[in-house]
Amino acid sequence: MRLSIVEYPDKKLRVVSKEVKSFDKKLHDLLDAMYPIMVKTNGIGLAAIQVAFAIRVLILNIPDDEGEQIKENLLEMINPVLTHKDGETLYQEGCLSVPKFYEDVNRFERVRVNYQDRHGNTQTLEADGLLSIAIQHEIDHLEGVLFIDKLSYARRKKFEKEYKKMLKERKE
Ligand code: Y12
Ligand code: CO
Repeated sequence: MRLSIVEYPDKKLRVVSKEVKSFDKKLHDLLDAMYPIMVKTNGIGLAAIQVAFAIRVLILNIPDDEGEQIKENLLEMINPVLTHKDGETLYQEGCLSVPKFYEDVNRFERVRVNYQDRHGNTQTLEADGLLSIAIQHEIDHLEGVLFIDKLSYARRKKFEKEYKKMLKERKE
């Protein structure tokens, strides 16, 4: 399966993704194809809508304490739901669908998430730190929400101007 990253301002990124009901080969093929494109593009999180599949699927591969991104730590979440959130944290986020831009975003510090694995088994995970932030960022994608939507009016305006310029330069 050949996938490519959907980039802002593509309207697909605004679609609300649909619940997954079949945990079949089609789903497994998509998950297997998402991992290499995420790693190749230096990503640590990717939602299916970012590769044009509007289903509630996301993957995460947070680097370990040595900064190594190892596949054994890959998390695949299907139909994730946040069941608990507390605290507050600020982190400079980036997104494969919004290349070259990083902005501080407020998130909950800790979350608990219920999800299904690729076989449809229900799982629960409690997370803090970078994993917690990444989970919230990727679940937002399932609702058609991007991290740039969380910026102040002034920072969003600045982003739009700089992003337009970047797209123009990329075309030239
Ligand atoms: C904390 C905050 C946000 C997340 C969501 C996952 N975000 C990413 O995986 C971002 C990846 C990213 C990679 C880039 O590098 C390349 O594209 C080669 C990048 O740089 C450029 O676009 C030049 C930007 C973002 C998880 C945790
Ligand atoms: Co993103």
